[in-house]
Amino acid sequence: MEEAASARDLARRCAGEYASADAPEFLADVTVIAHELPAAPRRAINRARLDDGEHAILVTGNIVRDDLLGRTPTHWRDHGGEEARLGGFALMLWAALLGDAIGWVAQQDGRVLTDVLPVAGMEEGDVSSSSHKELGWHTEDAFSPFRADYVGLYCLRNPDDTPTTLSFADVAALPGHVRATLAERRFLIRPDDAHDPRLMAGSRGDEAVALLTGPAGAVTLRADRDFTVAVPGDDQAREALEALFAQLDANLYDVPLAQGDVCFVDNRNVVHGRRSFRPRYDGRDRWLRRVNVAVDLRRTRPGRSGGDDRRIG
Ligand SMILES: O=C(O)CCC(=O)C(=O)O
Ligand SMILES: [Fe+2]
Repeated sequence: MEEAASARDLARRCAGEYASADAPEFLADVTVIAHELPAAPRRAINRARLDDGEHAILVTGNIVRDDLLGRTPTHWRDHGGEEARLGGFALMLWAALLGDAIGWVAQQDGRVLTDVLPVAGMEEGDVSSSSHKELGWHTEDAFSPFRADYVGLYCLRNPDDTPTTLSFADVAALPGHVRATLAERRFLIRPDDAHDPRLMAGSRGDEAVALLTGPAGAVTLRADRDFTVAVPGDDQAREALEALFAQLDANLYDVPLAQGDVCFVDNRNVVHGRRSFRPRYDGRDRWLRRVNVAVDLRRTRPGRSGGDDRRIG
């Protein structure tokens, strides 16, 4: 399609001009360059951005040249070759229509552009490099006040159509006292295992937080199935948590990303995860490139060492 070719040309131009898709110079300029993306998808993304209730924004049909992509790396430390690099630029361009990219000092060596691929030895973990074990639903970096507003996933390949999962709370269907309890600071969210505890300076999840915030009709959800508990001894909070988790379990649905799909998960409205799968470690495994996006970069400033450092420490 013409629009996909035009987006790829723009990504290629950026790849020629900038050292990498998460170089500070590119992250500073990409907001302006992204205006050169085709108008129709830009308009659609903008409409979705203004919808308080949307779950995710899907940009399908991006061009990935499988014949040029090379092997899926065996570890996220290996970024892959030029075709994957182009995908990184394309992801950053689409992401710039929603906000500014951020990363984590304690995650994937502090890279802002990260990779989601199965790593041998991590099959049963609670991190994105797991495989045999289903990745339980979560708000990305739920423990942190500086978590992203969107998580962008660019699917480079997904040979078995392994689904990403999404789920949502039906707040109106919760009993009033449960809703009220969930809106109070009566819950603890620990950092997930993707964060290296030796590198974490900021929030460690020891302050009680609310799981539902904001006005009726535009409620922000914050939860992680494997890392959230009620404050010990608070039985009412524990029961409210169980009611919310039952809803999120029941509402979970599949979104299998295809090669060339870019999905921006709204990290305020939905939780996400991934079904289990069997990696082959044959160079053809599932591979997504990922970026966290903040709608208001300034909001995350207390978590960053300086105005031009995109990494939360
Ligand atoms: O692999 C996926 O589809 C999603 C993984 C995930 O939760 C993430 O990358 O944040
Ligand atoms: Fe995630």
